[in-house]
Amino acid sequence: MNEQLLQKIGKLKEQRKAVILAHNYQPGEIQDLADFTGDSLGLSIKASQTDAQVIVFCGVRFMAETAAILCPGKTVLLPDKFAGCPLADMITAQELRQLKQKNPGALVVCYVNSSAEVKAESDYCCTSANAVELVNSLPADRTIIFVPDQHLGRFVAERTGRDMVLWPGYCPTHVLITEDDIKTAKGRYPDAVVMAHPECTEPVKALADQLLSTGQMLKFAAKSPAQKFIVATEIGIIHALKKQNPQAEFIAASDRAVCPNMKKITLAKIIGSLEDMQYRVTVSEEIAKRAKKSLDRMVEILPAR
Ligand code: CIZ
Repeated sequence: MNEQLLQKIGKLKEQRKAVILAHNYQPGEIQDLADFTGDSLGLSIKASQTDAQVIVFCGVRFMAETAAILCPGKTVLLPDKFAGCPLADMITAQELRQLKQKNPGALVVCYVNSSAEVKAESDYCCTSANAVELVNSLPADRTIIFVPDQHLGRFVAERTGRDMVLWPGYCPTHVLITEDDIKTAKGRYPDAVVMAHPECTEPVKALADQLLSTGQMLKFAAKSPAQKFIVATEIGIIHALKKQNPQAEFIAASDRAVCPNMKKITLAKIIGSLEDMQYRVTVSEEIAKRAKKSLDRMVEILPAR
């Protein structure tokens, strides 16, 4: 059955001159059929370097918006129109404008998990992998407004010692991982290395050996001599970790850490998306231009390595 669906996807992909991107949190079978897997920004950058006319983004809406901003001229499709990101939706552009008015002179840094409108209102965009470095590079006398994730924001404030105004957003999936989950997993696997995502809560992060983005987890596990890892982030990453390191053991810190939006994408929906060219994700020219500035400023400060 899957074989037939995969063949159909292959044919449609050729017909449409499409590239399929899968985020690290996607179901394993979607990661396996994708042309590229990775984090949201890396995927959009890779897609921009291809001559594909169509991008099927297997992820959530803000990721498809980022692809639309970075790949003008290409059609960006999200296979499920309801695949949103509650964290990105926790702040609107209007709320950010009000926050800026309350904090005149502050620089705004937005996490890539944000809407195109919020990126357009921000001075800099960052990822969980480069947020600390980016904030460290900003003038020391400026207050930093950080949106929308309070847990990533607190991690950055702690590592940089900077004065930061944090928006109280959070990822509903990452906060499901508890301190007890980590203690239980450590009790069962005392020699395992604990890798946690900065979107986790502070008590969880305090018990981790490494605080890493999904891309950094993949790099770290590939180089580490350790053979067991407790993974505190959305469980989709475990598929990629196991695939790259078949000899090692990866244990989900919590089986509850499943993002329902990421799991909305299916093989059948990818077929529907390519057949009917839906659901198109577009960003107005004006918003895209301003949002791209905040992404470009990040790249200028932190050239891709
Ligand atoms: O930026 C991304 O793609 C997300 C959501 C997380 C990460 O750490 O890669």
